[in-house]
Amino acid sequence: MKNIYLIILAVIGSLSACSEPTKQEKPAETPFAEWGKEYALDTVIEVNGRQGIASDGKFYYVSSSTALYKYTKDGTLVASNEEPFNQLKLEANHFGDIDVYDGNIYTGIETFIDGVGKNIQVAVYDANTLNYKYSIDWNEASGQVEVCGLAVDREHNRVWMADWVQGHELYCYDLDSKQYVGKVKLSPIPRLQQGIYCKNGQIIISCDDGDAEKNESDHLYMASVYQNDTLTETADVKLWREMTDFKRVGEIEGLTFDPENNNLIVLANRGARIILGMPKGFYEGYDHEIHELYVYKK
Ligand SMILES: [Ca+2]
Ligand SMILES: [Ca+2]
Repeated sequence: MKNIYLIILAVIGSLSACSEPTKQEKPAETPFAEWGKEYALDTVIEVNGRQGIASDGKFYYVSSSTALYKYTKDGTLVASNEEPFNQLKLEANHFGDIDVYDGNIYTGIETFIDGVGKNIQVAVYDANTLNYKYSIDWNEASGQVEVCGLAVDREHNRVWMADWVQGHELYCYDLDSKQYVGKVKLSPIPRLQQGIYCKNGQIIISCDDGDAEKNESDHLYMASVYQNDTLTETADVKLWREMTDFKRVGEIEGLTFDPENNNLIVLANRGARIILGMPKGFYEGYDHEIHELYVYKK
């Protein structure tokens, strides 16, 4: 009898041992603030690139239309790749906004001619060396015709792409299978999208929708792209932040959030007069375009 009692105790002990979690659950990421105005401007850092920004918490990664740069968080350039397209299988001439995750830089690449993107792809680069690694192919049947920026969806191991030309949908790909997952409609449609960042099933979208000729500010919008952990058909889009605190109205580009401290970082260009996407000289007091990271703390 005593032996049976000991056996029962041993079984209960092993069962409770089995129910112990075998590995540490990934802690949930700090969600976005409900409104972007909760983030206050802290510092401004001048950089070489005019398109995209990403951070792994240790460095800032910046894209120009045709190069990748890596900076310390106080703005010292530590690496660059000024020939990033020479190993791609498909011809390319344009980076949009970028992201970085788990040692890889994710970039949206295309050949952009006459207002339409060709050869759209997600090209992946090594975050240490900035060297090209591999690409994820575009699904042309998705309806996407341009890539202005992308964001890694860390919770679902996916990547989202935005489209500056049409802008009515965001497009999702799986990072393991490298296959197209689906798309989400945006309502209302944010005009002239540039960069996106994804966290906790929500996406913040930067839009160059303020006309510098009329002294108008650009905006950030928020969209929830999941419902019960599946892609929602239509995401409601809300105005999240008006960017009234740039040094001069101009061209908003990519954005990111620093995973170390949850700072919001926005890339913006000022000084160049750009009419319908074409450079037309400079505003008074400027002889070149200035590219800056605006770092906001909550
Ligand atoms: Ca852009
Ligand atoms: Ca603008």
